[in-house]
Amino acid sequence: MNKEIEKIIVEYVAAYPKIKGTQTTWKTPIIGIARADHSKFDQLKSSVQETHLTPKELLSSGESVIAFFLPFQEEIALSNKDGLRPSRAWAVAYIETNTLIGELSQHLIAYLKGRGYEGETVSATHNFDEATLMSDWSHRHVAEITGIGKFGLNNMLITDSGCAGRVGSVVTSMCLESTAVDDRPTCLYHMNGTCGLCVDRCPQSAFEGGFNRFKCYELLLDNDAYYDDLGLVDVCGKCCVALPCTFGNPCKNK
Ligand code: B12
Ligand code: SF4
Ligand code: SF4
Repeated sequence: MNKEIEKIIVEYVAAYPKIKGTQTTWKTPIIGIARADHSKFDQLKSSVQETHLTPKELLSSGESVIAFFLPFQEEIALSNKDGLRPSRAWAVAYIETNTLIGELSQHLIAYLKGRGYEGETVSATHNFDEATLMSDWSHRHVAEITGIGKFGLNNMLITDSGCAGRVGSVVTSMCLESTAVDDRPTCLYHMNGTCGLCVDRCPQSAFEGGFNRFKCYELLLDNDAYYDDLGLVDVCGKCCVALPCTFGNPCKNK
């Protein structure tokens, strides 16, 4: 059954650019599955915030959680390397990937419903409290539990295809087999205290003295105003590009 779920996600993402005429294209998604009653989901109430939902609070019949990472094609991340503003391609990829995550999640839920199961999801972003800048459903924390990546010093989920991409997740009442979890770090700083390049790339010095999400958001909103023809694009992403963890796991084979 896991193979079928994977096939649905991979085929949907591969066909999407042609069907929808998107500028953005994506590499093969990375997919992970965890049991909804995994004890780590309860811990998110302390590591994220008290109101963070467990899978069963999102879907009472929930048995499994499916998470996916959609890596951007490399030219999108490469285009965002220089300058203080995010590239236009990075901003467009943000909008198009948020839409893709929503549509892919609904496509998956429709498939599950067709098989007699339930499914529930949360939008890719803009589901956070403006006062705390935290969400009650953190896709990357959920994805980390499914084993598709680990957090980097840049806060990003770093997968075998790096961190330049976006994350989504779906809770379902279908019982699926959990994927293997590798507990080794995917960030050089967390592995052996080296690198730290992401911190130097931040134009806002948002990592100084612990991550300041408000400083980061200030720049994101300024960039949104800069690209006012594109709709809501609160982006930057300088801490995700031109780094050892942009396109892959730099700790692999070390
Ligand atoms: C709120 C939010 C923001 C806020 C706050 C960011 C933040 N760090 O939380 C603002 C507006 C500032 C923001 C900025 C960005 N965001 Co944002 N944001 C979200 C949102 C909606 C919720 C995140 C949340 O609740 N965080 C909760 C807090 C507690 O997490 P945290 O601060 O990162 O802290 C944890 C980790 O860093 C972790 N951690 C750190 N180091 C280590 C080390 C170890 C060993 C361990 C175990 C854990 C660990 O522990 C901390 C506590 O739990 C999600 C979408 C969603 N619903 O999931 C997208 C999301 C996190 N954003 C994303 C992105 C890409 C960005 C930007 C790059 C903007 C852009 N698109 O250009 C920047 C990056 C900022 C940064 N370096 O963190 C992506 C991340 C993709 C990825 N590969 O991980 C997400 C998942 C959206 C998506 N659907 O893909 N974002
Ligand atoms: S740039 Fe280096 S320190 Fe920063 S997240 Fe990537 S591997 Fe970790
Ligand atoms: S998104 Fe930009 S402002 Fe925010 S932490 Fe990363 S580099 Fe800094």
